[in-house]
Amino acid sequence: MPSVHRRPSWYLPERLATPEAVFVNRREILAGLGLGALAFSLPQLACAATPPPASMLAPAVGGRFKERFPAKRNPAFSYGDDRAQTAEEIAGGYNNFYEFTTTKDEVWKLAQGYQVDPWTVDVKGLVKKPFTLDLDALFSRFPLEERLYRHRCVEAWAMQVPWTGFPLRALIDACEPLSTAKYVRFLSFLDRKGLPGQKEASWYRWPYYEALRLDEARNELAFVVVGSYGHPLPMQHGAPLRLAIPWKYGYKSPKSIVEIVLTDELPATFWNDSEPNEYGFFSNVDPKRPHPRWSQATERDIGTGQRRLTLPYNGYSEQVAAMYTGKEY
Ligand SMILES: Nc1nc2c(c(=O)[nH]1)N[C@H]1C(S)=C(S)[C@@H](COP(=O)(O)O)O[C@H]1N2
Ligand SMILES: [Mo]
Repeated sequence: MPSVHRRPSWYLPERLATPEAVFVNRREILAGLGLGALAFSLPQLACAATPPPASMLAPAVGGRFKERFPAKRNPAFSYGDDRAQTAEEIAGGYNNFYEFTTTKDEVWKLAQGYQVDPWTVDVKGLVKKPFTLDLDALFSRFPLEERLYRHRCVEAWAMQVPWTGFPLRALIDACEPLSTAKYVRFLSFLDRKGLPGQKEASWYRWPYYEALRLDEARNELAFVVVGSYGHPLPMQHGAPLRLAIPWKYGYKSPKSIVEIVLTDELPATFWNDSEPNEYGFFSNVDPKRPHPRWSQATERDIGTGQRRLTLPYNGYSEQVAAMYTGKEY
């Protein structure tokens, strides 16, 4: 029934996008995080909930590549003075990953044990040197570093995460793009049997696909992520590799990538195809451009519950503003 169109739950940005007091009270924070996170992060208050198992944060590649972690932190990237690192169990317990479920605090449970080994990523298209990375190459071909990045979801929640990975530019340079290449397209995994979201939410155009303009992909901030909090990624964050494009809304950072294609045509993207009036190609964080159904002026930090002003380009203007005229949507 391809004509059936249902709004996913995250089109209503829950209560997060509605104006709240600057500091949300403690009970509200706990309710927003779910009982699991409550027990895990605030054990002194955990009268009823069962703590999440240690496997919640376990690397999806198991014990492999341990020796590459933690990677050296790159001091050029920090959260900024106004915000602190989000606790690992909070970032890992509140996820958008529709391949598993649209319920953010259930993703980690459904994602546990998902097999990503073996895995390959094809890098191809308008390039001189196409290549395929298997897991060994993914974790060793490019030197790993740790960067502290801010993350802003279009639903008006935000977090701060130490990602481990390598600059997307290093991967792009390695394939030697032809001069005709203008865009980079990313494809996530397709597994209609093994991924409950792909099986049940069959109206979506699976697999998830995203794209960047080539200059954006080569910006110093664009990062290929293989780890978080000093170890390889747990599944819910998009193992074995995802992007972190911190000046754009979170949906521009696809998870569990299997294909990277250099192309000369503006690629279609998953959310733009679904709701063209709501999600543009560029999707740079912009507090002055409200989403058609909610404001983007403020954001809620999922770690502290604090609501703060959203910054243009999520605070990364210095690194990225020169790429834009300001009219990109
Ligand atoms: N393949 C895939 N990638 C995805 C998504 C998804 O549903 N599927 N959700 C996006 C959205 S909306 C956000 S906010 C981030 C969330 O990343 P996190 O769960 O690691 O915080 O992943 C993005 N990448
Ligand atoms: Mo998002």
